Amino acid sequence: MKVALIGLLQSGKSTLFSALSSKEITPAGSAVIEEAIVPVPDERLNWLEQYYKPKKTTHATIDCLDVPGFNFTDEHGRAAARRLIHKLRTVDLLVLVIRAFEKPDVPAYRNRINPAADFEELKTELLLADLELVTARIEKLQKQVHKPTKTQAHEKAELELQLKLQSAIEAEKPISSAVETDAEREMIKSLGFLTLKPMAVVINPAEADKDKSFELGSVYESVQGVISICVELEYELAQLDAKSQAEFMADLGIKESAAKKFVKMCYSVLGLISFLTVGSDEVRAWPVSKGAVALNAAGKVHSDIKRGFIRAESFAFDDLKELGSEKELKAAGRIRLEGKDYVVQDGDIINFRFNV
Ligand SMILES: Nc1nc2c(ncn2[C@@H]2O[C@H](COP(=O)(O)OP(=O)(O)O)[C@@H](O)[C@H]2O)c(=O)[nH]1
Ligand SMILES: [Mg+2]
Repeated sequence: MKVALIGLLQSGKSTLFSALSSKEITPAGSAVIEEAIVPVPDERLNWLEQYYKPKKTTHATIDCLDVPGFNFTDEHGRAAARRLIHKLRTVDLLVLVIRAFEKPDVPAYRNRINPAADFEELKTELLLADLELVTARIEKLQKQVHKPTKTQAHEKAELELQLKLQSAIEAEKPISSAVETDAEREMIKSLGFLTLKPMAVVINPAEADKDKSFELGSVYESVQGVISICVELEYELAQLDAKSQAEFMADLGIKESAAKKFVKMCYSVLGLISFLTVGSDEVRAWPVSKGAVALNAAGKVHSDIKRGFIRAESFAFDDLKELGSEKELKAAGRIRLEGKDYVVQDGDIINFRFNV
């Protein structure tokens, strides 16, 4: 699952990316998209680590992209932005990072610190990129639909849909607002429209403004979360060892860093939940889509386990924590044997029985 950090120049994307991934900050002016695997914070793993004392603990992860900042103020910048935007079509979640901090030595895009105006400009450019795609598709379909081929009926239906999407964009509405059925969604899935994707917004204020709220104007329904992160602070926090981090956070009176909250938010917006596997070798969280069944979960761990699936021996993390041991769970009848169609719940601890 891919999450892309996008935004205008100097909004704090690379600093946030570095805080999340512990990679070096991508230098300003870089034209390449950086990629990092980011662990998803999960306190349950800490607890399980104490309990099972495994050799290894493995977090669920998401794939995070640091996209060079867009500059729509001149032709050269627009062309570069267009090329980058095109590469975002396979991404699952767009995170718009918006600057709200003043910093005299870091020039502000268009000489403004104005989150609402920046957000509006980004929305407009994403809409324009989708409009280009819709228009090209309509031109192609309009030629094709006259040919009496096997796919003619399907092409007619798609043309009708694309025209509807075009009107939505012309009314400055995202494609997500115009797609009404799963069949429609399926028909345009491969095109990767940007304004069909879930979005989240990160506002990056100065440290002094970290609890202030910022006006963004009209926000799409597809925006699944708006979060304020003082990116510089998170970056500094990420440089510290665990002990100093805890002290630093206690000083600030915060329980969980904004960066951690943000990763959890992305995970949930992506529709992911975690099931857990435990043992003396490894304690691990595995991402699956909400609604996934035990057989899918087995396949995540190993294709052999899926192939030879017999049963999923399963109990809830919360039950283990509450009762204190697997033995107590057994006595209380809280260990279940589930079949392949069992819908996996977040926090299920699963031991797969299989035979190959
Ligand atoms: N004061 C302040 N400066 C920041 C903050 N976030 C980023 N910066 C600075 O803004 C500049 C641009 O940040 P960068 O992450 O490279 O932005 P990008 O162009 O969006 O990748 C750097 O000099 C950062 O140190 C912040 O929260 N507060
Ligand atoms: Mg950058």
